[in-house]
Amino acid sequence: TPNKKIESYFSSNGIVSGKLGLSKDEIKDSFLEKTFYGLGRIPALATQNDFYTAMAFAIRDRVLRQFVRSTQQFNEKDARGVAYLSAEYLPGPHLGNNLLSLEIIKETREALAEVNLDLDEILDQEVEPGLGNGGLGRLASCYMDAMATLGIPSIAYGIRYEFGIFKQEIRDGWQEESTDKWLHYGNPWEIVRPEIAYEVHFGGKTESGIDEKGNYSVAWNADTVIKGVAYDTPILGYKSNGIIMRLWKAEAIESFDFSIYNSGDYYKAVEKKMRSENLTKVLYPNDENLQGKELRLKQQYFFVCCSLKDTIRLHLLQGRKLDQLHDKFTIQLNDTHPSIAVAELMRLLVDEHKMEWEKAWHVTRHTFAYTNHTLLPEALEKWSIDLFGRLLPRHLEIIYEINSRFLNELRELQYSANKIARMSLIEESGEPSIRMAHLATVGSFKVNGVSALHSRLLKEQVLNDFAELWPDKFTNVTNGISHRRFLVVSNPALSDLISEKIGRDWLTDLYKLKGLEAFAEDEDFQKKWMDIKLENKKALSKHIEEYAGVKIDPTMMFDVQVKRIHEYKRQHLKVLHILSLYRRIKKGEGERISPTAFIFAGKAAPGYFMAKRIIKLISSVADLVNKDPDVNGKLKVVFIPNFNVKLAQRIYPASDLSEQISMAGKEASGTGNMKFALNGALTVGTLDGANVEIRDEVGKENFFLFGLTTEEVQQTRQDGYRPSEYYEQNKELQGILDMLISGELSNGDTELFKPIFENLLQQDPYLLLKDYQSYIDCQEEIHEAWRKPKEWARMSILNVANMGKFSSDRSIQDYVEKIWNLQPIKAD
Ligand code: GFP
Repeated sequence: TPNKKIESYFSSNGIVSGKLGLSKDEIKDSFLEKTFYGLGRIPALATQNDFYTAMAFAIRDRVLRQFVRSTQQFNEKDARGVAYLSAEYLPGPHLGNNLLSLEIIKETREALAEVNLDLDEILDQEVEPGLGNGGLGRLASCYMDAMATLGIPSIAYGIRYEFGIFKQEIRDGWQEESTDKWLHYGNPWEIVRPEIAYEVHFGGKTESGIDEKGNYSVAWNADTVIKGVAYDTPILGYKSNGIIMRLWKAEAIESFDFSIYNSGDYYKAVEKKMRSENLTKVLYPNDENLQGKELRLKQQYFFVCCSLKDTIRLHLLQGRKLDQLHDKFTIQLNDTHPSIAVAELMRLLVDEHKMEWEKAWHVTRHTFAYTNHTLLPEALEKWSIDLFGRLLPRHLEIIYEINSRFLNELRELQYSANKIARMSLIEESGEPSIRMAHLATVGSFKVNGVSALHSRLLKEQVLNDFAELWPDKFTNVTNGISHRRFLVVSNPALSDLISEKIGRDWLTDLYKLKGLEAFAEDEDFQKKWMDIKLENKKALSKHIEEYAGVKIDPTMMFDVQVKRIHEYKRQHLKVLHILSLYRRIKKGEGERISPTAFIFAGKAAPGYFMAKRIIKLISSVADLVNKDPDVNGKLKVVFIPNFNVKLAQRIYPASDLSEQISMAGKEASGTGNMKFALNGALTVGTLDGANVEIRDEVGKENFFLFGLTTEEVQQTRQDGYRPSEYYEQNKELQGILDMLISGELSNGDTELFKPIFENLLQQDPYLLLKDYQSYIDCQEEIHEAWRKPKEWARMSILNVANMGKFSSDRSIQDYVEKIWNLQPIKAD
């Protein structure tokens, strides 16, 4: 029963009805209070981290206020909402973003200055949650920022990995991994909700029979039970709502091991408990072969089961009926990682809530929507029937049932046996397995790709049969980024300059940046623009000197490639370019080369042999170039270790050139490309992913294009590609490739880079050699453009002016209109 006294106090006494922000004095009082009473610290003993934690607690209070207000209003209006299911999130540091959302950055800086503390140093203390691998996880977090800002009734579910993505160090040029202990100093942003907990079952057997009401029913007698406990992190939108990122942590259920306790084997019981808790210990790095990774499948089911049970609880709490679930909720599947949800919802509805199959299937198919993020065949998840059946026997039965009904429909449509086999949820060839992308497609009412090109290829290739069957099911939502985090928070000087010229409306409507076009030719504005870039480059140079030990002249062009290390992203094509410049300078032919610093960062999956060798190659080239007095005045190469959101926020504002050079048809969208351009870097890129749309927006004269199109890539394959021909015909390329096996880069070791050399000469699956000359020619154009600073500044301004489309606010608006069909509600 609601406590009316408390409720009235809440609304009338200003607890949650006050204002959004805080004054300088309020911030100071609250900060001091949290330092002493929240942490119990006397000033003499308080560390910088204590101060950070105290400030985080002070701000969290205000963030929670917005969350409570939003939730109250969603409930009052019985709003239709979204549950976003993602196995990964990369929120980045929270404090800076929350200060912006509350519009109290200036006040906080002043409040801290009054107690002799520096806001930047405090911000620097924050350890970010690395709960994702790369683009997909960061996208989920950008979407949360937009959902909160736009007032979308929503909740985001995921996994509270104790160890996030590994920490990367570079030793002797090689990547070394260590565990990411992001929780070591505690996490002031999260609130544990021990009462929001669900049991998750694994293993055992199913038994069918007639229940007490005389109906056919299936019981799943599992042999393992684990508890999922909710940990909530409030995410605040800009001057708007607060929504919750609810992450599940695995725990042992208390009563579970009673029999063992009673038999006196205490240690065995403890061991079981520890085994349960292992489930959410660690995030799996992607690009690893997940085949047979039992723990990964367990993680996926674990978080899906908790999230669906929680969604149903929230739905029923509003007094709604279960068969209306799809009227009130869309559950968005972020890739196939949570796609087991299709079978789990059927199980919950049919087995636990006793709904008839047809009705349950109707609800299920109208509840889910699925976002695909990749066409790479190796990344399309499949789980072997054997493993799946052992862990989730009931789900296997349900998937068989869904499949058999689906295939019957196809037979009625007179589909050929071949086509039916292609579309089946079960792959029969090789080891029988479940195709999770097919399960997600069949079980969803909408399927979207993440850029116009990717969505087209998805329909034409990977899910072609399904797109022909259900053309209306397929749609596109081009990815977007949080411009508030990646411009306002990360590049305050540029943001202020922009606001000086066009006001601040662009914070909530990025299309307003268009107003900058009027100043693109204004020399005074250009100078201020480039001066800010230079200051950002100085700051990055300082970081590089400290963490990578390389001194860089900030007036050089900063040519940057930061992203996961993967062959399709072609970091090694960039290396070939650097070596071409090196050789030209050595031959005395370098006069048209503009002084350039090549900056790389990114993690390689620990088991990805080629990616790790590419890092070693970059480091070796860095050694060669940086130590050679003939070239090191003109070229510098650096690999900055441990790329994460925090580092990214330093790099984008300091970049001149953004490298987006993946082989066309491979990068589903890319989002780094948007972050660079938003900070005024010019792009060199292929017609891949969202590059295509960026170029359309900024104008082809302001974008450096090279390389094959997707169609030309396909044609090249069909014609029978022989990379060695390019090696033989292009003498410069030959000289460069020979360097890889000459020992020149590796202290005489001719074997070290042979795998890369041989791979390129024999297979070259990502067509580096075919695209090489086009890339080199394009780079010559770039170096020439760099020599005309006014021209460069103009292009840079025009890039920023035309980034309106790439705000995650626009993406979320698209999701609302094309998929979610709901009404935003902004909290006051
Ligand atoms: C994947 C795709 C990217 C895409 C993101 C977000 O990234 O092209 O931009 O998802 O949709 F490959 P990773 O998670 O693999 O970095």
